[in-house]
Amino acid sequence: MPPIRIPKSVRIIGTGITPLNPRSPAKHAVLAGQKVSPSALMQQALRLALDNAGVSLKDLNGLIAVPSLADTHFMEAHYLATQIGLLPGKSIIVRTVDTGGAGPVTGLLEAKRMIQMEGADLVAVVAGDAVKNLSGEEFLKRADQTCNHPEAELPSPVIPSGYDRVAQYQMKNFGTTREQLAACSALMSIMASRHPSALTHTPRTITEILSARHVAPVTSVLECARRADGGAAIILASSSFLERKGLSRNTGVVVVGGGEASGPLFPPKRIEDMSEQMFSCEEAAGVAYDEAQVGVRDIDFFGLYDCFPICLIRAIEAVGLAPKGHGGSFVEEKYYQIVKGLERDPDGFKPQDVFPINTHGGLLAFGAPWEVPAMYNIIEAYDQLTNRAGPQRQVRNARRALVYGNGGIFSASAVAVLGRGSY
Ligand code: MLC
Repeated sequence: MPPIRIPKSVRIIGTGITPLNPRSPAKHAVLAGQKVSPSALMQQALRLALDNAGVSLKDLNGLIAVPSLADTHFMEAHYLATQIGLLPGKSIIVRTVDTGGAGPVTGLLEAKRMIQMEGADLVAVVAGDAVKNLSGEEFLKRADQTCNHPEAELPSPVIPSGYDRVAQYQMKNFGTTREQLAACSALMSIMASRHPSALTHTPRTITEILSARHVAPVTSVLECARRADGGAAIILASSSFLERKGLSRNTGVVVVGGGEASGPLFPPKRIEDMSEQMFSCEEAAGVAYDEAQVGVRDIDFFGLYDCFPICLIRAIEAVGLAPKGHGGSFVEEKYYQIVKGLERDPDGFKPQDVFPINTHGGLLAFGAPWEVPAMYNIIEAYDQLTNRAGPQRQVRNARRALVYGNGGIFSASAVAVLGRGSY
C-alpha cells in the first residue's frame, strides 16, 4: 500500500514591510532624478521578511509576486527572482498572480497549495508599488485603463467612479446613507492614528470628509484608497521545514482555510441593472469558513479590504458581522461609540474592543500602494495573532483572524482564515 500522505500544515513565519512613501534611498539617486522603484521596494520587503523569519534566500523554493502599476514587468515574479539571484536554480517554483488588490491573499492561498500539493516548503509572497511617485495625471492614465470598458461608461477617475456607482446602488436598495459611507473613512482614520507607520496621523470627522473635494457623486477624495509607495512580504513554511530547521512547530500563525470567488471586471452602466450577482466576497468567505470549520463568532480580528467605504460596508455584511443592508449602520454605530469612548477616556478606551477590524487603518487611512495593501491586512492579522500589535491596537486574546482582499471593482475576492500558532 502506498504511504498515506498527511497534508503539511502551513504557517506564516515572518513578515516584512517597508516604510510608506520612502524617499529614494541614496542622495545621489535623488540628484540623478531616480525615483524609488516597485522592484526595489519588493526586494527590500523580501529581505526584511526573510530576516524576520530567520531564514535565508537560499532556503526559498517558492516565490509568488504581484505585479505593480508603476513599473509593470512581464512575469513579475520571474523578474524579481532573477534580480535577487534566486534564479537560475533547481526545484524552485516562481509564479505571478494577478487578481488585482486580492493578489496578496490569492498569493497566500497559492503558497499554501504550493506547500501542500507541489512539494515546496518555504515560499515568499511579495508585493510592492510606487504609485505615489507617479504624477496624478500619469497615475490616472494607468489606473483608468485597468477596469474601463465602453459598455461601463465610467468617467475618470474610473475606479473611484465604479465604486461610487456601487455605493449609489447600496444607498438606493438598502438605505445606506451618505454619512454612513463617510463614517468608514472617519473610523479608519482613528485606527491609523494609533499605528506608528500609517500615513494618516490625525483622525478626521464625518463633516470634514463630506466637505472635502468630491471625485464622484458620493465619494470625496478622503474616501479613496490613499495612494502611496511601499512594499510588503510574508514568508510561509511547512511544518516539516520548521522541524528540519529546529524551529518551534508553533512559530508564527497557521493558515487554517481559504476561499476565492470572482465577479465581472466592471459594473453595468445603469444602477437599475446591477444585482447581488456581481459580488463575490460572501461566497469566498463561505468557502474559507467551511474549510477552517469556523464561523464569524470564532474570529477575533478582521482585516477587511476597504479601498472605498462601500467595499468595507459590503465586506462587513459578507463575512457575517452585520445582516445584508446593515453594514452602513453597523459602522456608523461603532464610529460614534468609539468617538464617545475616546472623549470619555482618551488613554484607556480601546477602539479595537468595539471594532476589531483594520486596526492599522486600512487602505483609506494606512496607505494603499496599488495591489500591496491586502498584505497589510495579513501583516496586521499576524501581529494581532502573535500579540505584537502593541497596547494601542492589540485585540485581547486574538486567536483567529480573517483577511480579505478585493481586486478590480468587486471583481476578485480572496479570503483566508488564520489561527494563532498554539492552543
Ligand atoms: C488622498 N488624500 C488623502 C486620501 N486620499 N488624504 C487622506 N486620506 C485619503 N484616503 C490626499 C493626498 O494625500 C493628497 O494630499 C491629496 O489628497 C490629493 O491626493 P492625490 O491622489 O495626490 O490627488 P489627485 O492626483 O487629485 O487624485 C485624486 C484621486 C486619486 C482620488 C483621483 O487619489 C485616486 O484615484 N485614488 C484612488 C486610488 C485607487 O483607485 N486605488 C485602487 C483602489 S481599487 P498630499 O498632501 O499628499 O498631496 C483596489 C482594487 C484593485 O484597491 O484591484 O486595485
